[in-house]
Amino acid sequence: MAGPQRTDTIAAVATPPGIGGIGIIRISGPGALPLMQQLFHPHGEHKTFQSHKLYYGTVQTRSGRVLDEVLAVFMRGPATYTREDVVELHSHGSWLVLQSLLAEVFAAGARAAEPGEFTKRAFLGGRIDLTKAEAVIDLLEARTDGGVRLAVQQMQGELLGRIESIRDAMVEILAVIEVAIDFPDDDVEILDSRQLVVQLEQQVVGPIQQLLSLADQGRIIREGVHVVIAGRPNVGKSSLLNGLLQEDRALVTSVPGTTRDTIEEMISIHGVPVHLVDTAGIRAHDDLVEELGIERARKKLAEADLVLFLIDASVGVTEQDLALYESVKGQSHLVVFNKIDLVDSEDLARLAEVFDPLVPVPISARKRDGLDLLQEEIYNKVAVREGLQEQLSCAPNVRHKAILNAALAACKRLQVAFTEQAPADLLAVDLQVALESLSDIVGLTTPDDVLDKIFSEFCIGK
Ligand SMILES: Nc1nc2c(ncn2[C@@H]2O[C@H](COP(=O)(O)OP(=O)(O)OP(=O)(O)O)[C@@H](O)[C@H]2O)c(=O)[nH]1
Ligand SMILES: [Mg+2]
Repeated sequence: MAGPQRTDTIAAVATPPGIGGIGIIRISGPGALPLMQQLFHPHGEHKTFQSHKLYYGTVQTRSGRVLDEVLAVFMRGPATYTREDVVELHSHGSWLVLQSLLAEVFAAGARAAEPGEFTKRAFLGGRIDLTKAEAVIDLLEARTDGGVRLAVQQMQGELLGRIESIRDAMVEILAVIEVAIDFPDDDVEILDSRQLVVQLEQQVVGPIQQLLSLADQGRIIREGVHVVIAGRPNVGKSSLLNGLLQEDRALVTSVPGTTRDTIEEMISIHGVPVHLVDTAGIRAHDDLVEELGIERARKKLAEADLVLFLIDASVGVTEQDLALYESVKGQSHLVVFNKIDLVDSEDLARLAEVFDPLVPVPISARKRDGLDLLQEEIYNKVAVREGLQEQLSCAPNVRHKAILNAALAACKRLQVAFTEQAPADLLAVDLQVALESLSDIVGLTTPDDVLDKIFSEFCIGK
């Protein structure tokens, strides 16, 4: 998509705050080269700067004070990230130095870049589509190897390619329908609707459904799952958190009601990021702080992808346990028997009958016994439900998912219309709706406010 002509020049620090070997200031726009000529004093006799070549020198203030020794590069558009002329100044990685350099760049006429503005220019300049731009954010934010892999594949056009082939199929079907609209009285049966229904199913509906099925897996690989440890006070929730983390993160005491706030930490089970949440023990109480903690616990519980419902096996299954279980059992959950070091196996088997046919997972959080098995059970629960595949090549995000759902709904209407032999112009309407939604995914018709929202999620300098 060709954007409006941009005339201003933007600049920002592109490296993260803090101390580093190198810090980079990135400048993009028609003023980039004049700015470099004004601020950068090359070592030696360089009068002009070749594109994509590093030069050594200094940046100086107008009064001639040297701010830092730098490497500077001018890159002529469109062979750049933004497709505009770009200059980068590589200075020492001191935040103060970078700020003073940036102040000079601004004084010379550039303005501060907004978050994601460089990438937005790459998109508006037509170098990347919206799915690739989004992949850049995903890559910057990825916290797992799987997340990085997905982001790189999307950046290379995996999702774009799939969307485009679905769109191509739609355009083909639309063309046939439009011929039927233009020649309604033609003797030849132009609209072979059975053939079109098959084509729609195989080349449009099927691939959309497949993409949708990948979306949930992608969310888990990118963001991980929320696993909440819940149960009465003192059953050993915090001990379990510590056991799984292999460190003494949460306070553990024999006093019921020790944990007041929720505590969240991340572990990885077979590469799946798991946000473990320890909660306040839920019980009747008359303490305000505890009350607030329990409220939080209930909220976390409601949001959980999986609940570990913990029971103190040395005490047995109490009325309180059962009451609490009522509010958990509708969700994806595992019943976990803790403190099995205090119970003999016959008693344990008897206790387990309460939950038949469910099989509780026996552990001792304090002795760190049974935790490997518990992790396997957690993984199975999450992976099986989400059909997690090791080699996921592409995964639509929440925005794509909403659009795909809308497109799918339009296609379903179209399928019904076909079987009811609706007039061709009606068929065309649904197909056009579906086609336009898909164009939103790649950014062909995406409204400005949606674009703004997407790019505002970037950090400044990207
Ligand atoms: N014998 C034995 N004791 C345990 C085990 N797990 C926890 N405990 C003990 O049970 C008591 C309570 O443990 P916590 O981990 O604080 O229990 P909690 O569920 O977080 O309690 P609240 O935060 O008060 O809701 C402590 O004294 C722990 O040492 C276990 O596997 N075996
Ligand atoms: Mg606790």
